[in-house]
Amino acid sequence: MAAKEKILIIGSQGQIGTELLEHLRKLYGLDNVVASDVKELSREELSSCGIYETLNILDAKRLHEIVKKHTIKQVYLLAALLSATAEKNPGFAWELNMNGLFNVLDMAKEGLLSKIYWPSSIAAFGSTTPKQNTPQFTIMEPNTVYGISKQAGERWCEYYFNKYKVDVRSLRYPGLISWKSAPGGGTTDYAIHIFHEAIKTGSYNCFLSENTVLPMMYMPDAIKATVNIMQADASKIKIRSSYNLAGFSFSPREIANEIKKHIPSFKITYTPDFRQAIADSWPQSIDDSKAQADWDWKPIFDLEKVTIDMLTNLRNQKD
Ligand code: AKB
Repeated sequence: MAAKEKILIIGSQGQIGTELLEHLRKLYGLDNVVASDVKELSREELSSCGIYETLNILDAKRLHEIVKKHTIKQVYLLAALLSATAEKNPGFAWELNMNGLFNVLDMAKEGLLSKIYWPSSIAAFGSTTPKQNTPQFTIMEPNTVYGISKQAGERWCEYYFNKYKVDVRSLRYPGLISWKSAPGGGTTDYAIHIFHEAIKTGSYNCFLSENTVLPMMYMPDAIKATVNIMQADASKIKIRSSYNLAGFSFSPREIANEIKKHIPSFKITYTPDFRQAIADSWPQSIDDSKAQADWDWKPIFDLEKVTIDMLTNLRNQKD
């Protein structure tokens, strides 16, 4: 970072926030990265978590106060309702996902921020999108409230860049697999639950059907991509809506078979619920050649490596 601009992470207690906070603090120093979340932390939690501010992203006044107080220049906006939770509360999901974004974009428009990171998702695509090797530019007709908010958000990011020169950068995350923190109400969460249950009970009842293929990524790769796009020279960021990002793709049956290589007695059953329709509307694999060409993106993890890493770390966490 050129002159150690101070960073604010909004949603620091969530699945991505927890690991991004740790990573950015290692990179830029404890005092240069302020954590914030809607969660009120206990005195004990506060004592071990570095600089922390309670923030509801819908409260624009409080956001201004925090940005001024800590002379924040860069914001990573991670607070959002994910696909499954959003379907249960569409009105609030729309309000949170859109107005939260506007609150941050408007601060940058006023000249108070120099750079913003905002995540989009494969949910921005829909059932009319080509499912295999989904191109960067293609038909996008999302039919979930989360997907609609991500598609609209992408349009607004590009609009703020074109109209007001707001330096906003974004990635369309696939499903994210991680062990350090719990997933937050998404359709791809099964790919985390399955590891926890494999270790705890030796079996898992999956809420998606066995052949539902979805694009996924391991959290260390997602964090690397996030930091890389934010560190890239502005001239390299050619897409100001959101970049496709690919890791690897698999179905519940395939991940179960991979787990069985390490836990031979592992059993999986399938009871698809409302999340099946969401998964069926999403791509199965992603073409991220634009990200690779524009800012040198390359993932490291595949299903085999992720399975070993997840099982090892979850077992160590349990001991
Ligand atoms: C979800 O399942 O909602 C998220 C996503 C793919 O954006 N993990």
